[in-house]
Amino acid sequence: MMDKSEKIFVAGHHGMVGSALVRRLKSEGFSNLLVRDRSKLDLRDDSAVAKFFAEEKPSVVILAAAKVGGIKANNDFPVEFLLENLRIQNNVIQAAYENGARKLLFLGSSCIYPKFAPQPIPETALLSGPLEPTNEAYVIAKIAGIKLCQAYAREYDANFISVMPTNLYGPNDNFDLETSHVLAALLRKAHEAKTRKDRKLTVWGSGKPRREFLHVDDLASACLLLLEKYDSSEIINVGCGEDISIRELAELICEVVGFDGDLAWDVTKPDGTPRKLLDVSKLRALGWKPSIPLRDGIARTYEWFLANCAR
Ligand code: GFB
Repeated sequence: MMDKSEKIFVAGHHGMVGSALVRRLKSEGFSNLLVRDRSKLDLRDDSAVAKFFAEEKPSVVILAAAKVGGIKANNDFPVEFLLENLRIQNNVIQAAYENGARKLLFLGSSCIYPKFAPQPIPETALLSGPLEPTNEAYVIAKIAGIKLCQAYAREYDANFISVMPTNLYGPNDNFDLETSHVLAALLRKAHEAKTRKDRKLTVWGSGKPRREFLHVDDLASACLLLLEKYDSSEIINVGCGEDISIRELAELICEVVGFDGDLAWDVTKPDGTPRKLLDVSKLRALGWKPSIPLRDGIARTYEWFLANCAR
């Protein structure tokens, strides 16, 4: 069990995942949270990270800092996705071990699995086939992070766990149309189309790929449970167990936002992996289930967008 006064470092606390973890930890009464703004600590800088850990010596480390983005950003900037993620995770994982952290939680992604993995995807599908080319650089970095945690566990008995969330959405998501993920992008597009009284909204790709979407507050609750109860270096999936097509998602978002024009499809944009539904039986067996249905989660995220991002 985690002590409520244990020092917990959340790396990436301004991001969608890190901020959800901080909210959740605070609401559960954890009182000794450690965070650092990017302007004070650049996680890509190995000596700065080593110095920070030597001074602070956090007991628990949550590694939610990463360079992330949607299908287009991943495809356009493979160098940055590979290098920055390798640097951040190598620095934090090594410093956590060397400064005595008793537990570390590394966040991976469902895209680590092969492009044509069996559906729903079990954890055992890792490294069983070729990857999806649009996000290979990001995925190689994430797999390296998993393997580094497993190496520390095997060689030095470290309690470093790796959690693979499905596609996430929620407050503090990135709503930039070029670099965001699909759900945030479509929320913004539908809102702007409604505001401008457009008759048409353009969605990337064919609409046929299927994705599973989990509200980030549900991910945070799963992570808390895993911090308390899961002590294996074997990776573990976190998802809701259901997926929908991009077409269905676009229709649902238009309904929630109140845009009643038509959908148009830009097939010059990539579809990516055809399907990415996680097998979540391992997590369910620990007694966890999600609590935010997709429609409610989208409505809540739209409210957040209106309050924080809409002009
Ligand atoms: O969310 P998304 O960018 O990421 O795209 P992935 C999911 C699907 O939505 C793709 C389609 O088939 C896109 O073509 N899509 C339709 C759109 N309209 C849009 C739009 O306006 N914006 C975006 N972004 N997509 C990412 C990986 O893959 O998933 C990352 O590249 C990461 O590495 C992340 O793992 C979770 O699910 O395809």
